[in-house]
Amino acid sequence: MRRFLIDTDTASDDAVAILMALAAPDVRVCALTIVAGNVGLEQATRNALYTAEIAGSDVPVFKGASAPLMRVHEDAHWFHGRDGLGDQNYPPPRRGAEREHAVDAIIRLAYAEPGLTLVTLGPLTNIALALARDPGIAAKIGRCVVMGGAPCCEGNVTPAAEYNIWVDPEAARMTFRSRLPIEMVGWHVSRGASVLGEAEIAEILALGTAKARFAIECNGRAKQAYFVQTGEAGLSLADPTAMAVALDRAVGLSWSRHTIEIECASELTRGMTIVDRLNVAADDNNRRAWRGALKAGAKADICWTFDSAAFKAMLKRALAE
Ligand SMILES: [Ca+2]
Repeated sequence: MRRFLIDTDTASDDAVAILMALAAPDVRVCALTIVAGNVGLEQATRNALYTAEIAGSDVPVFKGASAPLMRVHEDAHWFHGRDGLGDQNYPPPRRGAEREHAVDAIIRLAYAEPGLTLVTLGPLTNIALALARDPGIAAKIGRCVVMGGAPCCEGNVTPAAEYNIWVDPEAARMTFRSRLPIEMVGWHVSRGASVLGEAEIAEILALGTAKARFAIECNGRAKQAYFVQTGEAGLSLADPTAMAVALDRAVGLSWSRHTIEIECASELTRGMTIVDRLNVAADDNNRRAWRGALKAGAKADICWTFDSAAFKAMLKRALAE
C-alpha cells in the first residue's frame, strides 16, 4: 500500500484531487494538512473535512499555517468563490480537525512512514516550516509531487507566476532548495487538452454519484473564471493533474531534471519558477545569480507534457464509485 500525505489549501480543484487519492485502491492517505491559500485556513480546513465526508473517509485533517512566511495572505476568492467551493452553501462538516499542528504532523509522518509520497496542492508554507524545523525529513520522503509553477512562463496570477508559488515564494524557494525529490507539475499541464469540455462534464454528471455531482458543482465558479482568464471554455483542474501524476507518474509524458530557482525579489516576476532547461546556471554569465540554488542543489523533475486522455479516464474512474 502506498502512503500519501496531501498538503492542501482546499478549494474546488483540491477537493477533486483529494477525491481521486481517497478512491485509489492502492493508496492510503495518512493525512490532509491544511495551509492558507485560495481560501483562509479555517475555510480550507472545513472544505477538506467536507470533501473527506463526501468520500466516506475519516482521514485526519491537520491545520497549519494561516499566512505565508513573510507576506500578506492573498486569497483566490475571485476564482473559486467566497467559500472556495463555488458558494454552493454546503453544510458544515460533521467532524473537526485534529489538535496536532500540520507542521508537527508532517514531521511525525515523514519518520513514521518512510518513503511517503507528499503531494502539495497549495502554497508551500507548511512544507517550508517543517523543513526549517527538521531538514532531515527531506531524505525520508519518497516522492514530492508539487502542483505549482509555470515553467513555460505563463502564469495564472501574473504573466510570470502561478498562484501557489507566487503567494509564498520564500516558502517555495526553501522547499526547492531542500533536496526533497520534487516532481513539479506546473499550471500549463492543466490547460489545453486537459480541460474538460461540456460533453465530458456531462459524462461525469451522468455517473450519478455524489462525488461526481460534488466535483462538477463546486467547480462551477472556477469554470467561469477560467474562461474569463484564458478564453478556454471548459473545466481546468490543476490540482487533479498533479494528483494524477502522484498516482501514476507515467501520466506525465515528458520530463527533464534541472536546477530551478524561485524569484523572491522582483515585483514584476515574483514567484516565477525559473527552470535552467539548457543547463547554463553554472556558466560565467549566470553563476553569481544562481549561486544560492547551485549551492543548495535545487533541482526538480519538470513535467512538460501530459497524457490528458489518461488523466480524464482516471478522474472518471475515481468519481464513478
Ligand atoms: Ca490548491
